[in-house]
Amino acid sequence: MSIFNELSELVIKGNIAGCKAKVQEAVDQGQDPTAILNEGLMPGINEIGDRFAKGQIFVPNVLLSAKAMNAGVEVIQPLLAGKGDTTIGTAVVATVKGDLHDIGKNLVALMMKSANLKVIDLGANVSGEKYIEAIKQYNPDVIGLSALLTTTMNEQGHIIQQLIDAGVRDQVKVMIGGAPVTQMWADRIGADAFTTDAAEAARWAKNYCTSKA
Ligand code: B1M
Repeated sequence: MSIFNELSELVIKGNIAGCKAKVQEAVDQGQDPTAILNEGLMPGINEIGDRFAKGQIFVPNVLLSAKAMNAGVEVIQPLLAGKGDTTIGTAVVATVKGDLHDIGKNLVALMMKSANLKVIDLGANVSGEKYIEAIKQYNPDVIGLSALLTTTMNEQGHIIQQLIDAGVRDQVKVMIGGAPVTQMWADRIGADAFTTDAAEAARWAKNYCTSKA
């Protein structure tokens, strides 16, 4: 079994300490941190999602697997994050109100940092009011709205409307993402960008900030 398969299995089993140790082992072997994420940790959590959807496992199992994944991500985080010597722009990121899923959002934050953006992470379950406060406080170039539930996707549209009502919509580019989100949805709610993964989100934000400069 390859080390990536072993990592997927440890995420599936929700083995937090094991996952952390195995990621460290992979790093020590010289494995590429992006491959550790994409070929080891991600397939594990995706398999958990499939099993949950089929009713084969329940929320506590999913939670343990999420913790195992997070423990693994923590190990590679310093390797993926940028050196922070130059800042090309500022991003405010969060998962929208009603939604507690934060692994994808954390990856978006991490990849944006590695693209030399200053990132303000507001956390999960974040309301439009909090975004508006953050826009006024940090004057970001972009804001990122993550949503993992078909129900909370609506909150992305609601928040954009709140930004319009508060008169701050034109100050920022609004980026949206999350597993159920599509380009069609982005067009419908008037978001500026939809990206499918964290690396693409970071690329979009970087290109925008660089073109603005
Ligand atoms: Co939840 N959950 N969950 N869950 N969970 C899903 C999303 C689900 C698809 C599982 C399933 O049924 N197959 C399903 C949603 C169904 C739907 O709405 N269509 C679901 C459900 C139903 C629920 C609950 C309602 C379950 C319940 O209580 N009965 C509940 C809701 C709680 C709430 O939020 N209010 C719930 C709870 C949980 C846990 C707390 C147990 C846990 C989250 C822990 C945590 O995040 N700290 C959890 C987990 C782990 C999952 C799955 C298994 C994995 C999500 C994940 O982290 N994936 C998920 C199934 C799945 O997605 N396969 C599932 C890895 C992560 C890296 O991917 O977040 O998609 P993702 O991010 C990607 C891209 O989407 C993108 O970049 C990342 C990749 O680089 N991206 C962006 C994300 N945000 C972006 C923002 C951007 C750009 C790109 O720009 C701003």
